[in-house]
Amino acid sequence: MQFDVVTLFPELVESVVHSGVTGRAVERGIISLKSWNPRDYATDVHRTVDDRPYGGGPGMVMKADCLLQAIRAARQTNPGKVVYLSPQGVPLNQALAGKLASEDGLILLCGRYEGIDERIIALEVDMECSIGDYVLSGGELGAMVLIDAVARLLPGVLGHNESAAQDSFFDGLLDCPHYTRPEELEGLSVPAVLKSGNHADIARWRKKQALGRTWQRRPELLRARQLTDSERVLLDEYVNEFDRSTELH
Ligand code: 4GX
Repeated sequence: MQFDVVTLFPELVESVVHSGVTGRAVERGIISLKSWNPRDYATDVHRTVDDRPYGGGPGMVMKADCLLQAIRAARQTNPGKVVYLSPQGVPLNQALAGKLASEDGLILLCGRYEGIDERIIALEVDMECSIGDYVLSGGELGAMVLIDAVARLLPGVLGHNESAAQDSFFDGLLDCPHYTRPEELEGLSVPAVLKSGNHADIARWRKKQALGRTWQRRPELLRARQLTDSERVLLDEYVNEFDRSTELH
């Protein structure tokens, strides 16, 4: 999958190729990344990429002309959708990452300053995407988040043991707790079931924890997801044990 990123900070975005899961995906040829700097298309001596907003007010807006050229240069080799990272976009979640992972390529547009000229969105942008309800200083971190979330879903990026099917959110739930040695840490022990060797019991405990933690921390995720009969039973068990432990009866 080819990612082309239009950004004033190419070295920032390109750092994803140097480490971890995304770095390995590049090494294996599963993803490729190229950046396009609007500043390279600026024609004046100062290579200006921003200008004052029509209507006045504080801050600057990214100039349309060099941005347009950078996007169109990226389009020459990438037929994919153009995604603009912005707080006004559709929220990125695991389901959207999964849909984006089925594209052959994406062009990610990163804004700086107060934003980009709205006509760029009208002319070139297929989708606006937000990585969360907070304000970043530019779209680059958003683009890096999107690349990471999408790349790990591509075949061959993760090994068997780290398969995306085991990830939190793969089935719409938060993850269960994890433990490793030692058996006791500062008086805290590992849940006995995890040392029982009974794989069915372990799987049942993990599912129950995932359901329970989702119920406690992100109830809106449960409302968005149908529970099977056996999941209902596990969650009821968790809720009853929680009620008893907090003496709500
Ligand atoms: N998820 N930002 C975009 C420029 C901007 C300013 C105003 C439109 C209007 C963000 C996010 C994010 C900061 C990227 C502002 N664009 N991107 N940038 N949240 O906060 O993706």
